[in-house]
Amino acid sequence: MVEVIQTPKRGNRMFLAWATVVLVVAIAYRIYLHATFTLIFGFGRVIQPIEDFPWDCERIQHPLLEGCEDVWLDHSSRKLYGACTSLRSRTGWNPGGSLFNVSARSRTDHISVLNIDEPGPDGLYGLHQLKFDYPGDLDLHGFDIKRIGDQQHQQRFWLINHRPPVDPATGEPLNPRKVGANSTIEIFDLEASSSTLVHVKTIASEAIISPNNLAVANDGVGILVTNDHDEKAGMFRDRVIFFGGGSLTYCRSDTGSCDVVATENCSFPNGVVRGRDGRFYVSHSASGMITVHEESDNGLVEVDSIPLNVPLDNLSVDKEGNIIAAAIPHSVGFMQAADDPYNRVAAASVFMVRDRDRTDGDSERFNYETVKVIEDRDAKFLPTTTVAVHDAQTHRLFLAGGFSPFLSVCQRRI
Ligand SMILES: *[C@@H]1O[C@H](CO)[C@@H](O)[C@H](O)[C@H]1NC(C)=O
Ligand SMILES: *[C@@H]1O[C@H](CO)[C@@H](O)[C@H](O)[C@H]1NC(C)=O
Ligand SMILES: *[C@@H]1O[C@H](CO)[C@@H](O)[C@H](O)[C@H]1NC(C)=O
Ligand SMILES: CC(=O)N[C@H]1CO[C@H](CO)[C@@H](O)[C@@H]1O
Repeated sequence: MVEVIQTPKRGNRMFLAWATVVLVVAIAYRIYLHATFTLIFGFGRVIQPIEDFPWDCERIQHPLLEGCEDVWLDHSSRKLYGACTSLRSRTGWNPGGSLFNVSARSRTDHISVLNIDEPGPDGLYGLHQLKFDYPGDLDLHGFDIKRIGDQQHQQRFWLINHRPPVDPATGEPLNPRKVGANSTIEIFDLEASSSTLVHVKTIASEAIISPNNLAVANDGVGILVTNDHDEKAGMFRDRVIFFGGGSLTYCRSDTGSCDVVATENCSFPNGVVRGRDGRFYVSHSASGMITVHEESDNGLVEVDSIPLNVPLDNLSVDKEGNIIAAAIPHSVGFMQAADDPYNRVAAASVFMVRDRDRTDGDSERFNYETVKVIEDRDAKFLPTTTVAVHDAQTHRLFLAGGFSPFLSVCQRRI
């Protein structure tokens, strides 16, 4: 008897518990996740074929151009610099993607250089790599370059380095899946006549949590760093992709001190550049936003935001001051290409953000407009693009990808 009465009661309770769970999940989905899912999976997004755009593109393939996560165009010396690695390394040791296989590191990370106005008979633009005067290996990611010195003959490089963690007391390797990478900023100088980067200093700090990219302030001292995650390691660190998070850290090259300066509105902050207006532009992969920050007496303040409504990658600035943003229009394809980079290429798109003519003086925000520059739905010519730079002088685009075995060069048709 007792059993017979209790069973339906337990059944009711189970049903109620499940109904509550379903309801909570549904509400959470409506409130928090619907917009995120729409953004990330691109429901309803129209991806255009490359034939819709006025560019002629070609791919340049070479082992030195594999896995170039970040590239930087020196408009005056007409050189393109890339922070590249081997794809085996990128798909094994990549703390920003929560990949922590230390033994997959190729220890071949390097800076590649192309002379963009001299394609040469082989079409490789005089491709070569810089040497490093540095004890040990580098595990590169984002970087920035600035001319320094009275004659501006010297170039200073700020490179993110994802070192495998070691016990500071004993030097024994630690498990990166538990403690994460020991990410630092390495400063190097390059003389105009030299092809060797000379190490200047290392910046290590607790506030450099999960650095992805960095940009140096106009003073050549301040550095703004994007942390794409809130923790270095741990089972739940990738929740930022759906729930937002991450932060911005400000470091000083002279003292080596670093502080977290922003967490609000952060949603997997990825690329960061210093605009020609001296402001910092930060792309947030999980919200499809670019936020604009200005240094003030109160520290770094967010002064504007630009919605692009597509998962964003890295940023660059062209000579005219336009911001160039690489985007991921098809994230499932992107993940497949990242898994199998030699055989798959994902759709790519590039946007340009420029100043809007400020007519309505009372609006402090929304001072920018965006245009889609190129898109390659069928992955015919572009790489699985994570960064694009625009050479305004010759109307060319250079596109590279952290998970791509090649680079693409596109020439605008006149
Ligand atoms: C780590 O990388 C090495 C070298 O590429 C590979 O042999 C090994 O299977 C990888 N381990 C895991 C857990 O993926
Ligand atoms: C990280 O690197 C810095 C700079 O070399 C070093 O002082 C520190 O001990 C390292 N920490 C870990 C956990 O590897
Ligand atoms: C976050 O974004 C909102 C909406 O754009 C803005 O009103 C707010 O000021 C931002 N927060 C900070 C700290 O700038
Ligand atoms: C240097 C840099 O910011 N690289 C990022 C570009 O975008 C890809 C895809 O989101 C990231 O994985 C890189 O870390």
